[in-house]
Amino acid sequence: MPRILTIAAAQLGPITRSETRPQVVERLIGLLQQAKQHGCELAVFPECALTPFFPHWWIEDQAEIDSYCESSLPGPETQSLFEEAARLGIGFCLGYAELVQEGEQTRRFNSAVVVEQDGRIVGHYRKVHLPGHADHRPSNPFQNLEKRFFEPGDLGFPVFEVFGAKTGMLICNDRRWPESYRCLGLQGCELVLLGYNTPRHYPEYPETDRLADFHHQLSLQAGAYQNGMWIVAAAKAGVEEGVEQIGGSMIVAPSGEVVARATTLGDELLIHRCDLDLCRTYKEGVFPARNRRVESYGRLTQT
Ligand code: CDT
Repeated sequence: MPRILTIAAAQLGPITRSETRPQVVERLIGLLQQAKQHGCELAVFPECALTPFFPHWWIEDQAEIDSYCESSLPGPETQSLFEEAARLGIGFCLGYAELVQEGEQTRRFNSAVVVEQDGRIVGHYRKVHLPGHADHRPSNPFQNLEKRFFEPGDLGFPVFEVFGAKTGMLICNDRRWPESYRCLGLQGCELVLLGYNTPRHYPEYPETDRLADFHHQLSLQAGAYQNGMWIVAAAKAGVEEGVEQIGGSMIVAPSGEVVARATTLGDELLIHRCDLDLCRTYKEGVFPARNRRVESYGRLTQT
């Protein structure tokens, strides 16, 4: 019996600053309903899927920053998403800004959860690689303040047995680092769920702008092939509050082939029947554990 999982990458178009959480949740529910109608068992939403990508703006008022974060999940404004998913019997992966109170200390992470078909949260990840800067750069056309607003994730790269697959999560900039995929792949991960917000313009290194789509796709294809994993990548796309984001949501097979790709910069589902057993060809055949030479890899953790 092949192990087939039908998955949707649920790309989102821009979210405006004036859009309320309930309005955004309605959009997500609409995509979940469509995904279910198309036979999907799982839908993957982007990074920080409940709000516009607020690290693009310099914000001094901490209360305003915190208004973009979730202090509980599900919370009063997201409960309906979890209930509708359970009613439909569809799982989902959701990126969100996480606010945790630990005694006197308030901590904030760029996080994602994976939710089973009965609405239970069964996996939690906090973004490890935070790009950008912590200082205000008024001469840039937009900011990239993840280093100011979030702490680096402290949960490592966990893999969860969910939907019958060994499943991990990555968030945006993580996808550019081979170590992220490797930490998942070495745990036998078969399926990576990934959300992102990627601007086309990199203010500090504009020479990369023309390559933004290429570098995105290159990273996903290499990560999938070299680790024998499926990758389902969902973008927040289009021009959001003046920032052009690349979109380009896609599903990549363990062969490294792109098997589904977004054709718009708006809310859009791309769907594929993912055969989890395809991972074996690459994990066992092309990159067998016996051929690894760990005695030569020491530098990877020493520097
Ligand atoms: N959200 C996120 O991680 N975006 C980054 C932008 C990098 S530009 C400093 C990305 O890797 O796509």
